[in-house]
Amino acid sequence: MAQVMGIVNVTPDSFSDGGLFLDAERAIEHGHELVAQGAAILDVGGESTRPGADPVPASIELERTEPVVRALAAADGPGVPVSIDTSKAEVAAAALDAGAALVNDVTALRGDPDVAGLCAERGCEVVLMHMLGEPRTMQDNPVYEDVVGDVKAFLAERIEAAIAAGIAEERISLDPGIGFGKTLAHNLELLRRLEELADLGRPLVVGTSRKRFIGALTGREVTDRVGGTVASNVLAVAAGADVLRVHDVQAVRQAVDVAEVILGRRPWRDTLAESKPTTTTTHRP
Ligand code: HH2
Repeated sequence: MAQVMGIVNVTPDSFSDGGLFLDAERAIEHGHELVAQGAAILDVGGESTRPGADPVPASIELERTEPVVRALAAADGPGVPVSIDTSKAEVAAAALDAGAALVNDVTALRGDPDVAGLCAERGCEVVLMHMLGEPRTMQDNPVYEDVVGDVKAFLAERIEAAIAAGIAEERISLDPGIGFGKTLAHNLELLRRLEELADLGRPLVVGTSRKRFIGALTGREVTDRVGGTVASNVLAVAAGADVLRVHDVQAVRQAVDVAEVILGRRPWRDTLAESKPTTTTTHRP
């Protein structure tokens, strides 16, 4: 069964929810809501990686994320694993100390040389994501020979690098990095041929939520892209995605529940029949 990773952005400038949950209390409350909606993992981030975004100093990123991770990973928290969306060792270390179980690094351990060793030492889960270039410039004419082949080769190389740094292979998940140094055609090709990445033998994380390619296809503003987000996530699940990183947890969870039954990936349960009263009625033919 695919899992939904709910996004908790503690940033003033994230592309779809920037500023909404900058206050720690609101971010924590939002995390609880996402779990109630069906999130099985919460991904807490304190730096926007949207195209053109400026980097944030580690001290600020840490200040934003650490209290939120601590509250969401606490014994009286919503009870799901917490992920820290960062490329900085200092931020990742504070989050791991605060109870995070996973480091989601959009640079696939290339941004800060200390992240790999930290993850190896702590034995945490790691998401290695593909990105061409860096957020400030990644959308300036990205070029690939074959986007799926190139992303696959990159991820294979990053698995090797992670293992060489001491990270256990079974702790690694992979992500094609939808929107990170990719044109509309590149994003569509990756989603269409996602199955090819399953050959790498590790769980696949996919992040299409409200992204620009959905806006390009639909003409819809960022907060009005739920339909496109649902469609792309259902198709990603059909193609083998294991973790879906989304803002709209309830809609995606419901869509994926139905899609997985249709795909024969999970048993069918007649919820309506089960909710009917159990008292017997006389049957008159
Ligand atoms: N996308 C974003 C951030 N982190 N991590 C993974 N593994 N995969 C993704 O596709 C991914 C990611 C960008 O989305 P968002 O967090 O909503 O926006 P922003 O970076 O502006 O905060």
